[in-house]
Amino acid sequence: MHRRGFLQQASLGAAALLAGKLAAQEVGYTLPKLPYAYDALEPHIDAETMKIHHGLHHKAYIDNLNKALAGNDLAKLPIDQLMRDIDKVPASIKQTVINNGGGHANHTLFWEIMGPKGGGQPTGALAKAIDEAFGSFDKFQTAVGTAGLGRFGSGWSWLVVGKDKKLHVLSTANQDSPLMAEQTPLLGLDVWEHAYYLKYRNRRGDYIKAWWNVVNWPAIAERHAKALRG
Ligand code: MN3
Repeated sequence: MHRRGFLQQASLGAAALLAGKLAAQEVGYTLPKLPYAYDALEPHIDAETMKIHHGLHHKAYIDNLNKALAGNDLAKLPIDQLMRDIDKVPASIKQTVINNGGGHANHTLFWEIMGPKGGGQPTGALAKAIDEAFGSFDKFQTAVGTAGLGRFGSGWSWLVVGKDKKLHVLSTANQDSPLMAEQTPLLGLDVWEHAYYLKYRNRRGDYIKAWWNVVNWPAIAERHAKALRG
C-alpha cells in the first residue's frame, strides 16, 4: 500500500520533471509555419529556394536568437516588440539579437506578405496612401526596386509607416529591422543573395521584377490599417 503510494508519487514526480523539461525547451521563439507550400510561389520564386530560405536560414536565425537569450526574460516578448525594445538588450548580446532577432522578424513578415495569388496592385486606403506619398504606384515600385538594387551586399528594401504615420521607402543593411527605428514595416523585399541566387544567379534586378508577382497586397493593406490604428 505504502510502497504503491510511493511509486505513484515517484512516477508523478518524474512526469512533472519531464513536463518541466519540455516546457523549458518550448521557451523562446519558434519557426512559423509557411502559410503555403514551398512550390506555391513558382515560377517566380522556386521551391528549392523557399525550402532552404525558410527551413534553414530562418530556422538558424531563431536558433541563434534563442541561444543568445537563453534564461533572459526578454525572450518572452513577441519578436516585433523585442526589436522595438532593442535598447533594453544587454550590450554583450545586442548585435547578436539585432542580427538574429531581426532575421526572425523580417522573415516572418516576408512569408506573410507573399502568396500564391499575389501581384497586381493594392486598392482602397493603401492605394490612396501610396499615390499620395510617391505620386503613383509605378513610382512607388521604382523606389522599392531602386532601394533594393542600391543596397550593397545584403539587406532589405522596405515600405514602412514612419513615426509621422506616413509611408516611406527605405533600405536596411543585413537583418536590421525598421522596428528598431520606430518604423512599422508593411512590405519587405529580401535582397540577400540567399533569396534569389539559385534561380536568378547574380541578376538581382530580374528577381525584384519577378517578385512583384507574388506580393500579397491584402496582407499589406491589413498591416497598414493596423499601423495607423496603433
Ligand atoms: Mn532571407
